[in-house]
Amino acid sequence: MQTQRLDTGSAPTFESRLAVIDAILEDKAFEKIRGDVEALVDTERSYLPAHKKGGTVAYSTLRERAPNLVAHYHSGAFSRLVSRITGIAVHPTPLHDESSCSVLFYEKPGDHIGWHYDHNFYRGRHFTVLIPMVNRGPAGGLSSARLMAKQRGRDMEIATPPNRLIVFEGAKVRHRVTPIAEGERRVVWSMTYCTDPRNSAVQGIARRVKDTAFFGWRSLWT
Ligand SMILES: O=C(O)CCC(=O)C(=O)O
Ligand SMILES: [Fe+2]
Repeated sequence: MQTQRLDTGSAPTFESRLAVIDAILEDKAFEKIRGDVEALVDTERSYLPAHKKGGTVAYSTLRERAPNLVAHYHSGAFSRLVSRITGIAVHPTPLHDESSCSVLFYEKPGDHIGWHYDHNFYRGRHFTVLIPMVNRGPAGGLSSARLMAKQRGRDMEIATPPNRLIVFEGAKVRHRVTPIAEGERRVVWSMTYCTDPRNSAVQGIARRVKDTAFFGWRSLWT
């Protein structure tokens, strides 16, 4: 696995509970993952026409059809990097949590995610890690979909070009993605890490309800 960049360089500050690192994966590793994601999207389309409208490919599907993504998610290099950035030891979230490792795609004009916090169903802290795979406007630049985060009461825009790593504490940082426009496409690899993967029974039930909404009915997308 070519993830050398993950182990080198100094970590950015995580004071605002959000950090970015550009060109996180070696070009070859990035291209391989992007190829896997595109292949997956084609497969998903032929199986599920509804996915033409954008949506989420869940962890259980990635485990079957994109094992390379899941291997990166589980690699010590990824966990160490996120631990270094956040300043606390983190681990991948459990297999039964569909948001652990997923791919989100924004392809239909208007696809967006409204203001929200990422729920933390675990005992310790919980972090969201994004690596955009595709982000294209009609003229070749970035799409008009913007990741926005509330920082000290102000709306901050976080650019999401391909191969940028974005790590944030989603349960504490309110965020949203503004709508994508006609002819644009944005595909984001999303992962979660936590400090303590144990959860209480009540938290477990809440997580399952949320998975149904996010992965079954796409309620956050409307
Ligand atoms: O698509 C994005 O940039 C963010 C998606 C999101 O809110 C998440 O994965 O928690
Ligand atoms: Fe989120």
